[in-house]
Amino acid sequence: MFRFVMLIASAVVILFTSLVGKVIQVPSQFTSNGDMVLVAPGLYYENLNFRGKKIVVASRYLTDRNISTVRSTVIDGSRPTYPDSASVVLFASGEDTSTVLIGFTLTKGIGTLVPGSFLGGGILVTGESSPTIKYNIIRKNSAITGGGIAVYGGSPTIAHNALVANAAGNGGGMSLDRCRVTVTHNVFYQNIADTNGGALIIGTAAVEIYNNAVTDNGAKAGGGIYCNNGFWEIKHCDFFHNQNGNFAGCGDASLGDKRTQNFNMDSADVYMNIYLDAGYVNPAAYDFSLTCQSRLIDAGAGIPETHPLGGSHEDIGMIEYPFRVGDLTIDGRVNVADVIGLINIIFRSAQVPCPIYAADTDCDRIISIADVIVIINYWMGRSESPCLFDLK
Ligand SMILES: [Ca+2]
Ligand SMILES: [Ca+2]
Repeated sequence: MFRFVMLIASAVVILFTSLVGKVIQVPSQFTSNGDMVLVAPGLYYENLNFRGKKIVVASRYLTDRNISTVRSTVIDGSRPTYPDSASVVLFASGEDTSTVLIGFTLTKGIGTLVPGSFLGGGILVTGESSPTIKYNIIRKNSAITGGGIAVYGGSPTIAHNALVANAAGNGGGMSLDRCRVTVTHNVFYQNIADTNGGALIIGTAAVEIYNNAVTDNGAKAGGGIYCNNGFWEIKHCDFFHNQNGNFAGCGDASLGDKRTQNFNMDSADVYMNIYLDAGYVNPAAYDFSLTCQSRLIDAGAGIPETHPLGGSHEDIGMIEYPFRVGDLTIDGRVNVADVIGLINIIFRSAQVPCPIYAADTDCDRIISIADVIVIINYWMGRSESPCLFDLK
């Protein structure tokens, strides 16, 4: 466990800058294990090497939870001190999960020379490192392998990132090799590989790919995911509009075979992967929030099962859509106004809420009198519903 030291001024390095091109100076006395480096919005020309420090390096997204803060806190890796070490961020010293990177845009890296190849334009994880990488936008980086992120030895946590418009020979968005990795709740969008794996290439690795949105990527083979010879589980993901196949080399005919339905009653393969337009708010501006009509809402799963931040199930993609089942009036409470609203939908054809799942209080994805009974019982404190609960 790292110490959260936000309130202990002496242990927090807050870097104020309004000037373009400032460097993220990390005074050595502030970077003992457990410290936090909180970085102000700005453009930083930097190639960060964590050198084994067990520290949290975060933008103000950590406190404001506003994705625009991620967009405006940019590390540009195009001016490396050493041309052979030109990833924007490097984890190569056996870092563990207490080394954390949260809330940055990482761009213009071209990778780090690992004998024979340049790996990881945006981020390279190697040297059996296992850092935590969350809520970053990794865009317009390139490498020979793993344009956005390359993992070559290690077990990092890679969650809630957007990998956008990265390019590589193999693995335009990401390359996972010689590693054991869980990749969950990421967006892969418009990444390109010259050869294999537009979004992702899986080498000799054991990987779990859950709740990711993989759309508009391209490659000669496997515009979505190219599997070499690893062990993989690909579940509760969305694949849409990837060139030359969502999958190649993955060796499982069930993958992509839409023979069943997911929880939202959308066509899905047996792994609950869906194949629908993601419905982002504004992907051109790196805003991968979901519109209220998006079929990615509640289409994911907590693995292990967790309490969703919105709705009744986790979403696919980077940012959970915030809504509460039963709260039709969107005032944060479930009360008599919501009961009346639901009655009006069923008996008087009033307009349904968006997302419609706010009205589906028994979670059968049908709006009916059963939902009225459930919401009345919940409101009167008489019973629970697996879908209708207090959000944390
Ligand atoms: Ca949800
Ligand atoms: Ca229902």
